[in-house]
Amino acid sequence: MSVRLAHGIGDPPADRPVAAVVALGANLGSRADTLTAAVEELRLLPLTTDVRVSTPIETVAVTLAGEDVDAPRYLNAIALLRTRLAPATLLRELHRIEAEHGRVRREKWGDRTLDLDLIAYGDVRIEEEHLTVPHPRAHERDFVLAPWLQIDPDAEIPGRGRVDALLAAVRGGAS
Ligand code: PH2
Ligand code: MG
Ligand code: MG
Repeated sequence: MSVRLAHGIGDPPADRPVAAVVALGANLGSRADTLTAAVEELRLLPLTTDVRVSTPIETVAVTLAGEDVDAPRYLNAIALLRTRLAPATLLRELHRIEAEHGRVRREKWGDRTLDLDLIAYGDVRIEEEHLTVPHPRAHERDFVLAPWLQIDPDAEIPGRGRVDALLAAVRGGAS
């Protein structure tokens, strides 16, 4: 069976639903409205159910040079979903939603209206040119770990450990 999506036919769907984790971030425009709209888009994805979202948190922008207190602040949230969409198909849908919200890919880690990152896809590990899962920096990002812990106190990053321990390490290391 294949699934017809907005941009054609995706990879074959998974046999059973997988718990996927998506990080949402926005630091330009009407950030809260954008995140709300993006979550609605996630709920509309085919083969996807049980979308749960953390409360958005406001965070200082992390740039290639470190935290930038002068840059527009982000709203960050985490969405958990159950999906049979294949990882590459899900990623393509995330990019489509970003584009619909005016996302332009200019500079790495630059300001953006909407960023949707695939953080984890069940226990699956993927290392491909355009997709690394779990996300290679999720374990060191307070703005990913804190909202994730909020909706899943027992969350783990495959190969990295429990999210509560990772968050404690990030915060301990920063003080
Ligand atoms: N995303 C980035 C770069 N920096 N900083 C914060 N606070 N939140 C983000 O979501 C974020 C960031 C690249 O994806
Ligand atoms: Mg990102
Ligand atoms: Mg991204």
